[in-house]
Amino acid sequence: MLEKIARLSEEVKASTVNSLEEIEALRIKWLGKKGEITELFDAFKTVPPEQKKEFGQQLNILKTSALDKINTWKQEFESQVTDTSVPDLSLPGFPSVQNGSRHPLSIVKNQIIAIFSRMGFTVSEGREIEDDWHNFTALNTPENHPARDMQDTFYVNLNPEMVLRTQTSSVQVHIMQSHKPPIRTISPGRVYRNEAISARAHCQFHQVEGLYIDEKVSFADLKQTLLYFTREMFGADTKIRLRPSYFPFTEPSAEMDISCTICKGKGCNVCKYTGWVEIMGCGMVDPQVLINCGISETKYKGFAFGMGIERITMLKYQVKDLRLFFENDLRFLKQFTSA
Ligand code: 2U9
Repeated sequence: MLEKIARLSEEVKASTVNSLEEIEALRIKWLGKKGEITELFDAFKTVPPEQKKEFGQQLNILKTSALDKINTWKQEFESQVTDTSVPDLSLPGFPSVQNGSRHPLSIVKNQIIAIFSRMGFTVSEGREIEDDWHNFTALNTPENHPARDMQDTFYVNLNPEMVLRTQTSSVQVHIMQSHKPPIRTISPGRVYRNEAISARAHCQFHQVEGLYIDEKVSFADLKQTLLYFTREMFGADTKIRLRPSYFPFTEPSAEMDISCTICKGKGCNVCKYTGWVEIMGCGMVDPQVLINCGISETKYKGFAFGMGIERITMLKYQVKDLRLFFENDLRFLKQFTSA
């Protein structure tokens, strides 16, 4: 019996565990109802009285060392489990989760929408793959018209009647076909041109085009609407000027310049020392376009305008290279914030 006590003492000393389950297994093996140490206590009853003192002492040492070992292991494991299962809420957040920000073109698009909304313009959006008639013919640019060269685009191989839209006015052609005037709407969106990519041009860009059709719409209304837009967008002291121009869908047509927001008209690189920068085209809707879209050209008149969102954003934020808008370089994008 002394031998068994010595063997079990060695076993208790040398044992190691890796889990709570292993601790419980050893507790049962040593101290359970039929455990080896428990059984030694049963056998102790049959030990002759003169040996009881020595056996009793050894047995109690063995039992205490087994209990100590089990309790120490339990404490160690339970404190580890507590550490991992209860998160420390006072620690800083996970550092790789960053807040995103709106793209500068979206920020400016939303500003343009907000300004025209205040003047009662609705927002209309449409398809990017458009039929030839809505993109070109309805807007006075029939097949073989030389003005098609100004807006060369991408055609769909399977159906040459379908094109990537070159201007969002195609959306407004749909609106004119399906709505009676008064019509007062702007169309923001992506458009496509067949151009080589450079610092000044891209095969895709973004536009906002505007259209106002009613019984007594005049060129003065156009001018005042664009002046309000300019002052809201670039500041109350910004001036505008209109220069005669040509577009197939407006007559008369004009290009609109604003006084240079960088040098306040004194002359700098941005305005090429003229004091003025071009920001959009505009004009009175050609009566033939009204006829093409089923609107009476005698009862109604309209004005229209179009601007590139990239150009407005470059002027507003002094962005020097168009390619920055499409490269998705976070060092550029995270400089812009908006609500
Ligand atoms: C309808 C009829 C006419 C929209 C207009 C412009 C002038 C214009 C360019 C500005 C820079 C396109 O992004 S850009 O390359 N646009 O100069 N756009 S008038 O005229 C319309 C619109 C709709 C039914």
